[in-house]
Amino acid sequence: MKLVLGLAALLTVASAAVSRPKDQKVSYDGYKVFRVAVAHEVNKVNSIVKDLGLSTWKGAPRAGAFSDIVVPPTQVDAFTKAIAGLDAEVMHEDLGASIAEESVFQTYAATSVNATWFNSYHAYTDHLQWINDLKALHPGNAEVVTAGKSLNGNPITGIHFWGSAGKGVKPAIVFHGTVHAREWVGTLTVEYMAYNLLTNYNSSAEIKGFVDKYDFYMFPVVNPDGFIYTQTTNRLWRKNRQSTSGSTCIGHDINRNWPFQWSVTGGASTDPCAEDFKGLAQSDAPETTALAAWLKTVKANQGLKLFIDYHSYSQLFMTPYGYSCTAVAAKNTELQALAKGAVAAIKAVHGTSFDYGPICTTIYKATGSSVDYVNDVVGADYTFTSELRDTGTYGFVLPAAQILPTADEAYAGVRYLLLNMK
Ligand code: 0X9
Ligand code: ZN
Repeated sequence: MKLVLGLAALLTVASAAVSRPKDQKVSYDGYKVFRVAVAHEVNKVNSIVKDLGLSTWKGAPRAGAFSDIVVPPTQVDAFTKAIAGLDAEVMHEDLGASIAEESVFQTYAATSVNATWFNSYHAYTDHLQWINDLKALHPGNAEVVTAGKSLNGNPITGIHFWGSAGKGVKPAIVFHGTVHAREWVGTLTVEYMAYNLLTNYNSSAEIKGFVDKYDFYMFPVVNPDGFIYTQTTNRLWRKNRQSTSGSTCIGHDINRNWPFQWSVTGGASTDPCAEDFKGLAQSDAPETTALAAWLKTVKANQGLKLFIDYHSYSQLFMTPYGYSCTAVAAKNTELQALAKGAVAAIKAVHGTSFDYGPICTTIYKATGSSVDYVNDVVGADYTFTSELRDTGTYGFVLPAAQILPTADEAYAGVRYLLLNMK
């Protein structure tokens, strides 16, 4: 994502943020989200976004792609006039109302580890409770683990489970969710993987086979500070909550901060106010440092078979690399074959279409992303990143009714990998 705010707009945004009482929630009441089809009009759409000081959900407008643009009520008229003649539709008529609808969380009782968990989104503390409760139901083959601490001292919490050989013996499979704080469906998708594999261990020979063959480490929220902030203050927060000297803007994009090919230009922003701010130095986000060290340790101790970083939205199943559109991963042929099979398996569940391919050519150039690091520095056998539902009807604010279908089709993709990885 490029910086899309003009200087004047930037100052407005910054001063609004400063004058807002510390704990008051950002309101999106009356905001609309537009999806604009950009063909050759990329400069025009970029100028509109810049002139009106708007934010976009999927990076700067690009030719041949949709641009999903968030428009405050005061700018709706000006925006509508400016895009006259372009192909556009409204994703959210009232973003505030969509968020309110999505944010009706079920109350969680400690005893209710069952499929109804996936019927709504949840408060962060309930996620921690749920992980603990899931573990408690499987005392012989599960434990809660932490991969270090966030900037604000929140443990990066996961669940580790294993099969008949005992813990720590078999090669590891590691999934990350919610590195981007607002991508809430990723949290529940990673939790669903753990829930499904643990709950069906005794009843399904296939699942027993998977869990006996690998150690699973599922981290539903690898950016806890950001995730908490989406629930207390700003539903659309993406980065961590780190300050940068010389700037009043907060947040480093953890998925631009991993210490591999971090210095390559063009795949991240050097502006601390940008959504894809890469940090002042590689791995200067404590979350990146912690996750990188943890992955290296797991790899050294037991080997790392598979790593998947779950994001939303766009319905993609991607492989290294993000930092370059010409570099080719050592196992590229096999990675593409596996991605192709995973995407077919995903489609077979509810008919949902995913595209696949290397990050750089499939979505955009992204430096310092987890996948490049895990592939080349940690050295996982297989590394992917997936963008879950949807393709832009609801975007980040995906109705709760889609959590379970999103998660069970994602599991089908994983199942394909588990059956077909060498
Ligand atoms: O920009 C990103 O980091 C990812 N898209 S998102 O809208 N979820 O932010 C895509 C980059 C590639 N993804 C990973 N390397 N995980
Ligand atoms: Zn993301």
